Amino acid sequence: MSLRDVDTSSLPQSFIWGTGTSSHQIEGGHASGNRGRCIWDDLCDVPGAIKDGTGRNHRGVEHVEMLEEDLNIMKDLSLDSYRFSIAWPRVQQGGSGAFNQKGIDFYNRLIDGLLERNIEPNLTLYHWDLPSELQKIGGWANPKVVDLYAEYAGEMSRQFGDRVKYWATFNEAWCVAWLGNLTGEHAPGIRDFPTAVKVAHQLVRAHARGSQAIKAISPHVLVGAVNNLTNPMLVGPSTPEAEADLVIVDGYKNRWWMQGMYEGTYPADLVEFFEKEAGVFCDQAEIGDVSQGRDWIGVNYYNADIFAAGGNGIGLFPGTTNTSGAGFGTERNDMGWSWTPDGIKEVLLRVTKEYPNIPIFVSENGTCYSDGPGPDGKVHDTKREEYLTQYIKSCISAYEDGANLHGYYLWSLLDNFEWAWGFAMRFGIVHVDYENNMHRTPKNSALAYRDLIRASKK
Ligand code: PNW
Repeated sequence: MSLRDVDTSSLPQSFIWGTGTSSHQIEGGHASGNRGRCIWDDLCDVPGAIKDGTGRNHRGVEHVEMLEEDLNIMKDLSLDSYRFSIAWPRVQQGGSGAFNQKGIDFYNRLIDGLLERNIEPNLTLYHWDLPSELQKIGGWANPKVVDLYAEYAGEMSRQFGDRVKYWATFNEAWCVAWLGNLTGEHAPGIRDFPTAVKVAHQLVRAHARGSQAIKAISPHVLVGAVNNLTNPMLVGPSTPEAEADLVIVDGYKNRWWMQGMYEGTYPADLVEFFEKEAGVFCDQAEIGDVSQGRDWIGVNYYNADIFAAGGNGIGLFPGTTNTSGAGFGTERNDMGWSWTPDGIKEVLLRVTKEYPNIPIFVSENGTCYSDGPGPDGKVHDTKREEYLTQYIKSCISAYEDGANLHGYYLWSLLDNFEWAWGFAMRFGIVHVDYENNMHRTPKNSALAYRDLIRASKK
């Protein structure tokens, strides 16, 4: 069965089909006006930090320059919605002080271009490109950065709140805290458990403050957060240690963010765990009012957190004992990620159960395979199509079983800068030829997705 043949008839006509991207992964070009440096520019300077050696001044895929073409591609694909992020240092260079009108105008062109084509904009305020100046004062571990973020959020609301209905405060705070500050794989490349815990606390506070700032100016918009939720999954024998670790991993990945951002409280076991293991006490009284940031829930899902008991004792996180990254099944994408389509259904049903009245969107799902154009000029990305077929079917099945699912955003519209992997990993449904003027070719998966969307409107 192919993606084209997936039966969408149980979904309502209002179901939103989209794609997503993020600023630093695609924008490049400083043409819209002197973007300031961000922490990913800095990480690109560190030898070995980016696996394919991508350097600081990489130009994404020239999305700023090629905006009109990209908008037309979205239109041709019949997308209902497009999820993008704002580069904070493009609209406010050092993350404080004056705003940059040229940068703001770029997003005006993007948003107006979407609306002209009947595509609903879905805006993320922070997808990892923190202005470098703010890292110099401690980055997200410093509460002052939260104050500045709230100012930035308020100004964006003033600029775009008249036209953008869907807002997300953060993309995957989990990655910001743990990959940025614990494993150091992501910018700012810090490896320090206490710092990571402080960041995890300030990000929850920033969600609260940011959503208040957005709503104070644009009370009619819908604000939520995008988190990469997973289903921790134990393969092999169960042991008491392994079961205990599962609870902690579920905490780091899911409960901290969902309970923090959507309820304004923290899971008591994690507060205790962080205090014991990292020596940092996170006071939930400091989170503040989250009631303005719970209009929708964004779920990014790629695969289960798979791990095995009795490993080498190096846990996924300090204080846990099991090996992570165990494989599951036989399919792996180019990054080595397993396919776990049933997991997306499990997560959607769990979130529905825990937050029954809040609409859910799959805000990212997709996979990377590096196929390029064949002799016929077409990109036969059959593995991606198969993957999407299984995952989208699982989402529909979740909906049929009661999940409060309102839409699905395929990651990603374009091949792009895949963070620590550089340009080596291709998640796009539109191929980008990095050697030939960033030429765009919709892959077969894009054409199949387009046909699925069109069929769903009949
Ligand atoms: C997400 N992990 O990142 C991001 O939101 C995207 O910008 C990115 O391109 C996409 O997924 C694919 O990687 C993640 O290690 C990065 O668990 C790493 C992880 C999860 C998500």
